[in-house]
Amino acid sequence: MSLPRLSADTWAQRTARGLPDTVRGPAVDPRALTVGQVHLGIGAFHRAHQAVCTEDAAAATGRTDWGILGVTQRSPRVVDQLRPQDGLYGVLTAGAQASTLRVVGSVRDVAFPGRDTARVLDTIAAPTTHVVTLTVTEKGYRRAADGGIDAAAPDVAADLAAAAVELTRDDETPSRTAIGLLLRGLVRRHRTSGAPLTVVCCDNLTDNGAVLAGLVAQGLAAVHGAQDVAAWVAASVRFPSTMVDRIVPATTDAHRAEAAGLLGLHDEALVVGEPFLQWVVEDDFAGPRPAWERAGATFTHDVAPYERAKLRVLNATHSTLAYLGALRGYATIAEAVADPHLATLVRALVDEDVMPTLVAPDGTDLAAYRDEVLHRFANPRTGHTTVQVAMDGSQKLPVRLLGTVADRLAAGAVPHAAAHAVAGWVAYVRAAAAGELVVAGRTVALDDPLAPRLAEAAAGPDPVGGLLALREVFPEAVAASTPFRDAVTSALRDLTPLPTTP
Ligand code: CS2
Repeated sequence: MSLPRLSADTWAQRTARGLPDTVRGPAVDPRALTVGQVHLGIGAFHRAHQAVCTEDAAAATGRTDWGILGVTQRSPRVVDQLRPQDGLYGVLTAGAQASTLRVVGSVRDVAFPGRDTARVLDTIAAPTTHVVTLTVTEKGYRRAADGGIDAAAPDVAADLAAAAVELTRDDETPSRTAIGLLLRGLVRRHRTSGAPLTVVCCDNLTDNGAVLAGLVAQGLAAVHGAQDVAAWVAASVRFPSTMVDRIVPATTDAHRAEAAGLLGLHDEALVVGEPFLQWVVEDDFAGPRPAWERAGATFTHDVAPYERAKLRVLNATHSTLAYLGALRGYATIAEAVADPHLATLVRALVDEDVMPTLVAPDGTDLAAYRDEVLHRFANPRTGHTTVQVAMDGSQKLPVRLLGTVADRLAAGAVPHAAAHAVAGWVAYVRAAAAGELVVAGRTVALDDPLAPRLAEAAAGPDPVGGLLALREVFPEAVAASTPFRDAVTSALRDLTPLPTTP
């Protein structure tokens, strides 16, 4: 029998029948909420992380002005999932033993710029909006090989042209990139209310706030006549750095069936998360913000040690397990970390290569942090796939692994475990690009914004040299190191036989 779909009405009927202990509803009345936060990139991660914290903060303080307008740049699918549900969706928390379900109501509206650019720009500009958060993934920032904004890319250039029009009048051309949408929203805000704003980057980038501030400044510098906007941004817009952490796998039919069993309703917008959730936020806001500290977030003046530890311990071992695990045929991260050979390797990566590059964040025991991370990976109920974590390696490797490599080389050490991890990526790229990577019975394609160039570089007789030559991925100091190149080549030889040179 098909279940009714989750919506404000069906949820009210459901609660009237009484809820089991494993199910809870929104912490605030969604109908009472007005929008105070715009989120760019409303994928599963935002819904399982910041949207939950914003709702808890509103509930803890009795505020009704922290509803969220969620924006999806990629496709209208999320709009079609959430709108018919009045913005309500479930977060299935997959504990090692049992799951719980929480219905979240903080997302008050969803927009797809292909259809709703005007509304998004108006909402970014509205003086009642105080915070813009972003989770647009590493590749969403559109950085070129030099780390600056890729203003020459046609879609970025189109958004910059629209930002130029926006200087004098409303421009409703559908935005093509998230970064372009943000720039246009800032221009409209400057031209209309001029109210201060805080833009909070929640992606896995080193110094994410400073990086985003730099991209915005460069974008505005490329817009003829935008000097006043740039000066206003420098004076009135803040870009705090943050470290965000929660493992959020892609939602599967099994998750949907489990949630339907708990909820008694069908939820097209369901997301899944592990029990763990952490958010460390730089205390640098231009105006009001949700009281996220009441929802478990840590506010600090220096996010860098937290961010670096998370990227270099959690994300680095995650990616390593993804590449090497997929090559060994493991479908999930939990299976990969259960392999003694891979578990030993990622421990060595942390202990020998990463630890010497870290300063422990306040009150953090890094060895305990490492153990906790590996324990989280081992939760079989998360169902996070190796192939999901493996995607976009060209964007992830520099932040997760190559900073460690560069630091160790600068200290005169050869990071052998990190070289092994990089070799795993090389082997993965080569096998996936050649159509030879089969995981759990399915052939896996290379999913990466640089896929054609990676495939070409990896196909030749010297895949390590070919890939190391890509400056978008490997910094000069890493690529130029002969001991590192030799270590990667040797690790790759142990992984798979190299093609023989004629
Ligand atoms: C993962 C991250 O997909 C990936 O690349 O490493 O999304 C990871 O699950 C999160 O950063 C955990 O906070």
